[in-house]
Amino acid sequence: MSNFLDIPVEFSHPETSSVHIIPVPYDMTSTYRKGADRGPQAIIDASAQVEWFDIPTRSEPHLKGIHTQEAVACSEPDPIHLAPMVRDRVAAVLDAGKLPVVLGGEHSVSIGAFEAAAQKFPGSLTIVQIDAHGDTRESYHGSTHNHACVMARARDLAPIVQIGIRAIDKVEMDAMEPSRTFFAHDILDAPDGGWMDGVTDLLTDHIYLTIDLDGLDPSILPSTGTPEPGGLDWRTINTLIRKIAENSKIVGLDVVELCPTDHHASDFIAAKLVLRAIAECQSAHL
Ligand SMILES: [Mn+2]
Repeated sequence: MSNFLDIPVEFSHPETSSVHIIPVPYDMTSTYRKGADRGPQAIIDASAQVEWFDIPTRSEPHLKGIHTQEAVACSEPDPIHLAPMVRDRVAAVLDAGKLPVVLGGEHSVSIGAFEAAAQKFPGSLTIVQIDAHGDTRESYHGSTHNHACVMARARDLAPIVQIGIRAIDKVEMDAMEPSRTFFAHDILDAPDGGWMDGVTDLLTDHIYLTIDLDGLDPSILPSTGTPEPGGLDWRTINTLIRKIAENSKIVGLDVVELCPTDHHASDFIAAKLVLRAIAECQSAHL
């Protein structure tokens, strides 16, 4: 697997890099279109075409080093066994004072990353989710670590904030905290972005940001396993990430659920979003 951005080795050495990309090519529990296991490689392949200079932050994130780790071995059928593998990778990066960026894979790959971040920042972590789906089922298809349960596991570890939600089960709705849930239709009805102040009001010192790409509208990013209409646009997700990074320290993040098709714009947008998020984190804190 080549490295993210296809950067020279001087900018991708594990010791000197401020960012570690952790590919997790896992897809065992997705229920509609399979293929998220090919997501990390598609993002890395597309990243070779992303310009290194980031216009909004006027920065070149690779100058602070972006190391791409070997992919996590993903042969386990139940994500409950994958979580410790991801947790250990992410914990080592956090312990080194670097920014872990997990590339999925289906959303269950995030659970181990949540565990590592919650362990590292007890009492000060909030897990912020951008997603079309609530993912707060306690169990699904016999597993507590199914992709549909990711935010239930997050909620076990730290307060959560959910943004862009537009598909949930009635049982999830009943258990949701309305003040911590930003439904997509409310966001789209408030184009001035004032709702983002409601998000930042909920943030704590340390943030783990989990981005399910289906949080974006499928008109710009259709290559996800479970697309839902009525999602966020590019500008909104960028502004949101900037506000979060300015308000709190994003200590780790993931970008998950790219299910590559022949729609190459999806792969590119995912890669660009990864770089944009890194740029905003660096600009604010690294
Ligand atoms: Mn989703």
